[in-house]
Amino acid sequence: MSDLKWNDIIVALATPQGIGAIGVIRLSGKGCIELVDRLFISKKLLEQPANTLHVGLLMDGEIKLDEVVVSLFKGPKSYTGEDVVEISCHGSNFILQQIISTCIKYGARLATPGEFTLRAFLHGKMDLVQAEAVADLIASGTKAAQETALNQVRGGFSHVLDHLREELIKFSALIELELDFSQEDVEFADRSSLIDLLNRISVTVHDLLQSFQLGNVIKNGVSVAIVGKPNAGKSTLLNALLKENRAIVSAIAGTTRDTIEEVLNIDGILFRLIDTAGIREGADEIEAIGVEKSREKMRNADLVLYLFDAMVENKEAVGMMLEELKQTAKQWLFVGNKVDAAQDVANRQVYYGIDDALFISAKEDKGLDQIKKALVHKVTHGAINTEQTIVTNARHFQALEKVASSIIAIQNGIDQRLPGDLLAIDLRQCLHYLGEITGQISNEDQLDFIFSKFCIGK
Ligand SMILES: Nc1nc2c(ncn2[C@@H]2O[C@H](COP(=O)(O)OP(=O)(O)OP(=O)(O)O)[C@@H](O)[C@H]2O)c(=O)[nH]1
Ligand SMILES: [Mg+2]
Repeated sequence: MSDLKWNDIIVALATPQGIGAIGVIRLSGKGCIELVDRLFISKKLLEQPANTLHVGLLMDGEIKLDEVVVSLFKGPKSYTGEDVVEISCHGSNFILQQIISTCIKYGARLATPGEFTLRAFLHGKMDLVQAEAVADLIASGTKAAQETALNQVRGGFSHVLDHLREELIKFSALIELELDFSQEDVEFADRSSLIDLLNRISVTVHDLLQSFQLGNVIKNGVSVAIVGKPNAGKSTLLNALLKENRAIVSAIAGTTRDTIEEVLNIDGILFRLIDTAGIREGADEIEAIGVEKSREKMRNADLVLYLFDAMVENKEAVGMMLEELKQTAKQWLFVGNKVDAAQDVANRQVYYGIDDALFISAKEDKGLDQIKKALVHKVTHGAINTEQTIVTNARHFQALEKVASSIIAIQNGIDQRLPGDLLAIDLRQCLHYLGEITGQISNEDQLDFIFSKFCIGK
């Protein structure tokens, strides 16, 4: 981005590559209306008001390009804050490429990924959190992900941070003022109000940090490894949850050799279910590789669903597994299978003595709703409220961690009655980290990194 000239005209296809009913080509930058006006022969676009649509023929000299609809937006009231033209044309690859090439011939250049949104940020149309959420919104695959991203695009997260930052700036200014009067031993900034403010910031930051776990779940989904002994019914359970015959089921122990992954949307959260090879000693060479893979999935999955055959596996063996999972797994759920083969479900619960163990019949579709509910509960700890401010971005999380530690430094400084100039340093540090999140403080490398992850045309 070092050669960024953010006033030139950029052009890109805004709709996906490939054939569609309609394709949209977007231009932004000073002079883009004049550029399209040269090609649009049906009326004088330059004389048209902003936010209007115009149907007509697009031509490059004698060459007819397409019959199109042109949308006009005039800066600063546009997505990028600059003049913007969107050309909706017929969605053939040939037409789209011809129009884009013609725009380039008359002075536009191809936009880099995310450059439209970058311009919106540079023109102050949105802050960095909002810009990043635009990419999340485009990538959102579930209702929960869409709602959280939309809340951020609309500035939900930014408002919370801006408010804290403004209050802190006031204090910082007062403390800096004290420095000017350092000979006179005055305190303009009331220390008890500062302590009060720091406590409030600390609570908010703590809540936001906590929300990241949920944010991650909403944005990236949850991996669930279904593990257990051979023949426990893992593949049967996978098929039952997916409602399709995805994995091979048989009465032969050691049927599943390799892991099988499928995605299941439960209440707006994407669970990546991983069926694994049954874990046992003394398996043949190929099966042993599968068992090693199962153990790896068990260590790395967000959640381990340990499935045991409630008819044959005894309390001691299952108890030992629970101890192992407590050491190695992030979260776990114990599920006893094949209750259809015996009726004493209530006694089983007592017998195994694992508090939240569930007892199901994968074969007869019994207890699957309980499993789904338990999975959602394990990762959300109750209902998801996408209205609340949720941190979904690792960059924000890291910056918030730095904010939290700088708050502790300031609090310690006050406790130790540090002089104003030292407090001012910590305060500036804290403001810096808060500003980094929304982009009040940013550098080119950081912007390069953030916007390179966007698609072209956005
Ligand atoms: N009665 C009963 N049988 C079941 C149930 N679930 C699975 N089975 C049977 O148990 C046997 C093993 O099932 P699978 O789903 O292949 O077991 P698995 O855990 O995937 O086994 P591996 O892939 O060998 O590790 C099959 O004969 C299933 O029909 C159940 O809920 N009740
Ligand atoms: Mg299997």
